[in-house]
Amino acid sequence: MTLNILLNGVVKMRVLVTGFEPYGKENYNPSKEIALKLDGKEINGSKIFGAEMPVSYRRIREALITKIEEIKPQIVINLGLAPGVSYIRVERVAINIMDAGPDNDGYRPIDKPIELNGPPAYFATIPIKKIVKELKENGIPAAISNSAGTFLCNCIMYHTLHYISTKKLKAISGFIHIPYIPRQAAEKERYPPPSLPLTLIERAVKIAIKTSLDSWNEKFMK
Ligand code: PCA
Repeated sequence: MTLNILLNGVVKMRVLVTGFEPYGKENYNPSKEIALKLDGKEINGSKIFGAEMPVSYRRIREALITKIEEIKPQIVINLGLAPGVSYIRVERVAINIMDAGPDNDGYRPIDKPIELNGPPAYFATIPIKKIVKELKENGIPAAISNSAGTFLCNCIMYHTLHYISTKKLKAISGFIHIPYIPRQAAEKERYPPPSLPLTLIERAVKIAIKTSLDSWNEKFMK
């Protein structure tokens, strides 16, 4: 692994942020917007790479692993939309199950494992409690979530953590569910669901990245 250590001992890292393409009845997915907005930006000398992911159980693994192998990130943060939530949801766990949909290929699995011989679950390895604390201290509504569901968001989280674990990569990863943006909520019939401005969500993801970078340093540079 090539690591670029600066004179002051701070490691220049690479951060992969993924977001999803629109799916189902949604014609817009803010998670993709955030990933693409952050692409090329730097936080404390570490570079962010943003990537769009397909809402496809069958295509997600290859799309994700190709990016991880190309970028060789120390931090992977996967983002996805959680329709109807009012706050930033930092996920605790990914489970080895596919049971939702249909996805964008029309596939609707029932009780199918993501990895046939994989463990039942993986915990996020980014500092979820610290991230929620930082977000709240910055005035951003946030909480831990104990289930990322059984659709593509859970699936990408599981694939990322499984890959890092089996390849023994010096990397940490986690998943963050984000709400609708106001324009999307305004388009819904009758009572608009909760939403947060895109700029606020972007700030939240930057805070999560910064907190994760600190955590990586503590974990691997001691
Ligand atoms: N949200 C879905 C999949 C894609 C996305 O943005 C989910 O929560 O699983």
